[in-house]
Amino acid sequence: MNRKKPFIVTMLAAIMLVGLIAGCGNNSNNGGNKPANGNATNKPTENAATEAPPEANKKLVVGFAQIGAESGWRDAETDSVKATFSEDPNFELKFSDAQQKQENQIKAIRTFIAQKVDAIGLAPVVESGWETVLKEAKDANIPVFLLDRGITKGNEDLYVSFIGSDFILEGQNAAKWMIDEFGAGAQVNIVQLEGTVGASAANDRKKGFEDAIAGEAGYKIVYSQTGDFTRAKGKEVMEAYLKKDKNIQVVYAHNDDMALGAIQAIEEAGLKPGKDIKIIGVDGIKAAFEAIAEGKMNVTVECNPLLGPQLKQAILDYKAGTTLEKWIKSDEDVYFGQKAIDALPNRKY
Ligand code: GYE
Repeated sequence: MNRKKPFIVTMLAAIMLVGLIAGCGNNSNNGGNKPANGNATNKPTENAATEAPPEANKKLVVGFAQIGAESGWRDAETDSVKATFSEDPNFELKFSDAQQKQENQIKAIRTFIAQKVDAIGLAPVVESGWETVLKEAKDANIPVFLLDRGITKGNEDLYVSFIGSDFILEGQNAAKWMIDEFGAGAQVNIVQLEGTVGASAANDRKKGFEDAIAGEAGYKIVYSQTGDFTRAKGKEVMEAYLKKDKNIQVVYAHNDDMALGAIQAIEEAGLKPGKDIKIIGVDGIKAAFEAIAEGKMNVTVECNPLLGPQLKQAILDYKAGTTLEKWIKSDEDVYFGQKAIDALPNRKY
């Protein structure tokens, strides 16, 4: 073993020397061109056309496996990721839209691995079923960052960090608003519109809410059904339920889009959303703030979709060798009443 060392050291030294000579050559070419042109600094475009930008070789390629475009929140997240990486010349983004299908996300990840990207961002549509493909990324030494939704516990070694919200807390905050509004001991029938079956955002928003009302005997979830995080399905589920039973005091929707769909169904059934039936949403999209200002919705529990900058920072930190937090948590608020109306002009998405 030891006898091989001098040979390796010699080889390394030789490689470094070749690299150094090549590097010196480039530098002297660049340096030589500028004074020769005499006006290099005045004509940046000419230089750009003839010389490759120095960053060209160093671009970090990021593959992002997005879920789809099911909600206003999702669109805002997509815009944030695309804008963050397109504005930075040191990055190149490969974007994939899985149209809500896990199998498409798995295919996208395999393509990113084959393309030898520098990092993978994944917004997992559901929590389970990622072990095999994430192990493949790990074996290929490609770091994976989970964005906005999580995966089944026990798989923490398969990703660097989860960047996103505390969905259990969001569910608790939704319940807290409701209990403050109606008071302890009130009789309240609730319809829960759940998000995509198996999604961490749906599982945890349900858990946080249900745990928080467990001690309140008068608060009853009379119906709980998935609306797949879309406005159309939120409306459909609500419409069907209202045909059977109108004795509901609250709709708790796991996102604003489903809440907005439910509002339409309630209006079409001749009831007043926001008054006859109180409406709770999650996300904090602009359309929810508008509905609150119109008095048709009551509260939105904020969930931050602008995660592009945090993803970029996490990748840079990882590449720099910094140890990252396992959960990079978003800071969020709850908006209702005048606070929502005041915040409306500044909502960007
Ligand atoms: O609340 C919902 C979306 O994963 C946090 O997904 C996200 C959720 C968001 O479609 O609107």
